Amino acid sequence: MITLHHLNNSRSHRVLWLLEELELPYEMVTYQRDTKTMLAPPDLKAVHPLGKSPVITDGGLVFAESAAILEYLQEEYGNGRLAPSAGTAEHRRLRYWMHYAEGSAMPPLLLRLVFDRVANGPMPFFIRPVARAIAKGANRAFIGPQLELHLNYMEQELSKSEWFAGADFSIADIQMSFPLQAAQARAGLNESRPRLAAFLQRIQARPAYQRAMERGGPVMPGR
Ligand SMILES: N[C@@H](CCC(=O)N[C@@H](CS)C(=O)NCC(=O)O)C(=O)O
Repeated sequence: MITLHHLNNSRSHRVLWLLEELELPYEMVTYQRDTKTMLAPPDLKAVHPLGKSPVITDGGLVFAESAAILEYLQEEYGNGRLAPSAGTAEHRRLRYWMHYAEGSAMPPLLLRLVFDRVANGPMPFFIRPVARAIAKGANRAFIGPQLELHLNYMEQELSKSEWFAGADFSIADIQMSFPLQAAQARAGLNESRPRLAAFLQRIQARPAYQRAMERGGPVMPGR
């Protein structure tokens, strides 16, 4: 039996969504973030040393990293669904997006989150102007331009095909959902990028996505 160790409001939604897409039997253990630090509770470290989510166990196997989990589940239980055949151009694109989501799209989004907290977190009043100036400088010099670059790139890529890996919905779209939702929440992604906005609407309309939301709670990557 597959067990998903699910953290509320997190990347774990990706795995829950895939389990629902493939209609696999699974168990879910839910963990709640600390409301102040947003960190996972320490008991998640009993499952995997990093104590982050998602993590799954399947028999004696333990898997972390959302992309690795999605690929494992698809290869093991997908029966050819939700990924193009290995060796095709579509499969090479799928592999690219599986890596790009966490390796390239997430870092500037995480920096935006961290610097927003630097500017707005609790601190003595006389420090606040300095903290705000540092955050503004980082946003102007690096984070803002990088976010623009990546959002324009992703928008352009979706002019080539309806889904990230090609004509068909795949695990690459599940993997890409999180940075795009984070960009919507904290980087101003909106209707001015119509292909990305339509992508977000299309995924949210999928019955499996909705079942995952009902079971695991909402994803608000702005926090
Ligand atoms: N690159 C990893 C990131 C895992 C990760 O950072 N997960 C976050 C939730 S979105 C987490 O567990 N945060 C709580 C913590 O770090 O304590 C993946 O894609 O699975």
